[in-house]
Amino acid sequence: MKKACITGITGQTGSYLAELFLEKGYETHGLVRRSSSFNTGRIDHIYNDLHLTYGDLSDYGSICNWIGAVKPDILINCGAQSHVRVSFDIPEYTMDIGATGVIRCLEALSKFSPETHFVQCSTSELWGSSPPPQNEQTPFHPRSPYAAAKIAGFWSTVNYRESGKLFAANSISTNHESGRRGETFVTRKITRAATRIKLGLQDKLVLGNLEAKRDWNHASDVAGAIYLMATAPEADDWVVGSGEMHSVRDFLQLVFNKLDLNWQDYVEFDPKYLRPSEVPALCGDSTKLRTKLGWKPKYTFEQLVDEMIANDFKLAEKEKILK
Ligand code: GDR
Repeated sequence: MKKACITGITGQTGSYLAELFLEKGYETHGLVRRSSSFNTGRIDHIYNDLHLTYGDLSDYGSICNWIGAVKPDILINCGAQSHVRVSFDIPEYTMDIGATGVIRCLEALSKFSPETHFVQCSTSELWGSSPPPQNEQTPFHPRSPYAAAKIAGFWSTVNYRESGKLFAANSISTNHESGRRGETFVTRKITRAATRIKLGLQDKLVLGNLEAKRDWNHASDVAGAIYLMATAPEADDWVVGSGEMHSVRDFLQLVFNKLDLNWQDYVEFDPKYLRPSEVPALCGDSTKLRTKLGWKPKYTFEQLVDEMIANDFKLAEKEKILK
């Protein structure tokens, strides 16, 4: 039986990857951070099918023990401090997990399981201020401690590949969302608030920069792309993106319109949600991934928005009944 290991398995993308590897017949392992509160909500429905191990990307010993014991066919590194705004407040921790954490995985693999195929979940944040559309040739210009950490992880992955140590690939993914998205990221913050406003559970939504533009994909489509990279004949760097770009303002308007609400009646601005240096526009040109590996997203932007609204509407309804 083939084996897959996932760091960040309790996160949004990690949970979709876990479902996918189980579906493909892999023995699926995850590294889970110890927390005093439950942090497995996104994988509770498959909990008994998974092999979970306590560990941490900050702890090289725990990664070595895990990799050495499992010797997986595939390791996907999804774990990170992934909030861009928060990375300005905790830059050192963000760097430790987002950069050194990658090196810990690469080192552990080269020592204990050099045949493993490794995929680093990198990000469109690497492009930063480079104008869209962006592809594998676009110059990097990181604009946050998060992106600076991720760029070190990206190049470390390239270096282990080029020095012949490992099959090491990078997924340069644009934003990915779903009903499982963390509630402090802008799309989920908006769908959660709009549905709660609709049911009278909340009366305002406070946001930052509405002009930023992003290429929003469904997280399950990104998980599908990562699987293709891990099972490709050769390791490489791959851009994942729909090639469609929308502003935060467009997203806001679309969600509120779908709920027959006027967003201007509810949205307030607070500078605390601004980033000291912002990424203005991201739009991933995934021609290489589509032509070489046959990737095709299942969700359109509109379907993604509809699913997020439906999911949050159900949650708000439950909350209302409980109240
Ligand atoms: P991003 O996602 O920074 O692109 O990184 P996020 O949803 O946090 O922000 C998108 C844009 O929305 C603007 N914005 C706000 N953002 C948040 N979180 N909260 C607000 O209230 C708000 N108001 C406006 C932001 O300024 C930004 O321009 C995500 C993360 O998942 C990364 O880990 C990942 O690498 C990239 O996507 C691809």
